[in-house]
Amino acid sequence: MPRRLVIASNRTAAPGEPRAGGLAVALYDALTERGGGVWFGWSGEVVERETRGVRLFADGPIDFALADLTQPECDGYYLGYSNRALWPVFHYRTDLAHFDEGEFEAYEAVNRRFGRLLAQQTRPDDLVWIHDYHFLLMGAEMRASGWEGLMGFFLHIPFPAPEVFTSLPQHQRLARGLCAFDLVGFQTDRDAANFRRYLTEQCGGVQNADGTISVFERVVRAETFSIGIDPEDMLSLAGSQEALAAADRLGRIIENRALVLGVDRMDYSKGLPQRMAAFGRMLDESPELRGTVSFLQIAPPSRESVDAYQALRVELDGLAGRINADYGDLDWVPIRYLARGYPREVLAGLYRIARVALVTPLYDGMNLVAKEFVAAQDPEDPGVLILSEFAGAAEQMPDALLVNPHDIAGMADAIERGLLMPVEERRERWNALIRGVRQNDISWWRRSFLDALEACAQ
Ligand code: ADQ
Repeated sequence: MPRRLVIASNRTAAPGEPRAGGLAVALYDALTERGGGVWFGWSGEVVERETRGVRLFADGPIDFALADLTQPECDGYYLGYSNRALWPVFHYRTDLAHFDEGEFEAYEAVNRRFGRLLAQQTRPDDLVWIHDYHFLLMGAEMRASGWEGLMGFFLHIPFPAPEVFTSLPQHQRLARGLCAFDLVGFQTDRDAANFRRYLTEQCGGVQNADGTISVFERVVRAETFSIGIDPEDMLSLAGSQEALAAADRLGRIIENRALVLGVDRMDYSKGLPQRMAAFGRMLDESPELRGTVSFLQIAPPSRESVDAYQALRVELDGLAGRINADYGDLDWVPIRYLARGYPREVLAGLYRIARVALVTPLYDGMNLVAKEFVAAQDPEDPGVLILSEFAGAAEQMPDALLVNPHDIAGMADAIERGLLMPVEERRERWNALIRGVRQNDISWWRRSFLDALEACAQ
């Protein structure tokens, strides 16, 4: 009998929740392909008074266990420490980080309460797999409540260089928390190396011959498991009625102009202002391309109550407006910028007709849009992927046009090159890219992580 899988993530794909993000889709598939299991997380509800216990219900083979947050918990743990301290620091934006002790205390308290709730749902031979930066301390809290079984953690965002990680006043407490896990998984070799370097240089950790690290009286394994997608699914979405209808709708508006596409959550880590500036610069430098190309940026706002996100929205509105005013014409709008999300089928349809995809985050754990775009292409007439060298995906996708997202001139050149690239070169690059996307797909990610976790028992 395989062990039962128990997953914890801040948000889940419980019925009624949109399963739009990459994480939710990946974890849903992991649970269903294993024949079911438990999925623990925040219900998304904010309640007046703390509710005891979790809400349990089954959806097909998945048993959901959902806990509510109170308003102070949501403010301190989620909007506060997770998104105003951990997210910016882990994305190298210490300038945007707020270090508030009260918010850390709320973070710790929610990790403790959730850790205890999860421990109550587990059996000794379960495989527990906890996800992402919201729950760095949850493993330690589960151990403190007496749970001794196998437990792994996967970080979906980058793990910064030790010199940056240590700017968090609670860095050692967080690292100790991570070392309560048997296995800690990262998106890239660079992330895993940063974590190992932090443990050996700052915490007296000793690297063992088998690759594990002995530290804080424990032995922890830190390895790379780059997340992937289901390329067959993306391809079939790209051929769906909804996809074709979306492509047709957009096609009628942009007519026979080449489509340059960006799809991101509206987040300062995604490099959206730099990307728009690069498009503007390309129009500036290549007057012959004016009127022949249309840039569509889809960016639904997220975390709107965090200041830095409000400022970004204002900046993007201004930039898009300025470029359209400077370069647009009676019958041509250079940038179409839509601050809303779309169903996956619609995105797939747009990926398929795009000549160039701009995936240019300043920093990103992996970036699944890069892989989705490649999977949705027509092999005979594939589009060009322009990818930031600071996205985790760049480690696996060297055949994209790699760019430095801070280098506006370099990105402008890459956009022009992508637009003018002959079909032979586009096919050659795409063939190399799709091979990697198929090889390291979502099943590979799940299997390799869970196999490595089970091996920790031996
Ligand atoms: P995100 O920062 O959310 O994820 P990403 O990897 O690009 O970034 O995943 C986003 C997912 O949401 C994709 O599946 C995409 O199709 C979807 N999406 C994006 N924009 C959308 C839009 N406008 N409308 C609808 N859907 C949209 C975090 C890390 C990443 C890491 C993933 C998974 O920040 O680096 O790749 O987790 O580990």
